[in-house]
Amino acid sequence: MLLTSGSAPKFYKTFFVALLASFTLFLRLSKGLEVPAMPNNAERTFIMIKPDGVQRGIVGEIIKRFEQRGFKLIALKLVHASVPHLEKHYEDLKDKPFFPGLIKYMNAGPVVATVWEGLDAVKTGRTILGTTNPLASAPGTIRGDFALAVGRNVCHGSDSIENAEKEITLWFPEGVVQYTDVKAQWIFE
Ligand code: D4T
Repeated sequence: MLLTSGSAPKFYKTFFVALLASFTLFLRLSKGLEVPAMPNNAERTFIMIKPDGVQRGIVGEIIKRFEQRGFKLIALKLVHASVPHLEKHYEDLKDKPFFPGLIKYMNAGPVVATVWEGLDAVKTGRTILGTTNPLASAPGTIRGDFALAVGRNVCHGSDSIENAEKEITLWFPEGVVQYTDVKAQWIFE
């Protein structure tokens, strides 16, 4: 490479920065330190509007909050889920005393099953919903604005990436919808 007298300092500066970055990465790896994970703009979560949310007419309000936050809707359906399907969805809770009541409530009417994609979708999804017990949910969250009782808490959100993927497969065995989200370039860096 031909370095003119003007470009030489710039070249050495870039070279030095690259060398320093490589050395820092090498040090972190050699010390067994975790390399920070790249943000995942394509993380997916399963959000369900429960029968009380549907009957109370707040489906649009709940969907609006995910849309306005910047998440991409990639699946949506209104479904009256069967008891076996709901038992599968809540199988981790089958030994809890509230399990029979939970299944009865979830089977009492249709639910709206949705999948959303975006940065930190699982954790942020649960923040938007509020805590499981609505009495402890902050105002501004869905449960904090629309619910009082834990057994009528209006919505469900996946609690881990692993469970999100399991729930998406359970509720959308046909798969989600692929399309370009034109707003994404104005939401992500
Ligand atoms: P879901 O799954 O509905 O989003 O709830 P969470 O993930 O926030 O909480 P969970 O699995 O512990 O509870 C599932 C479901 O059961 C109802 N429930 C829960 C209930 O009726 N009585 C209870 O004491 C608890 C803890 C509410 C949510």
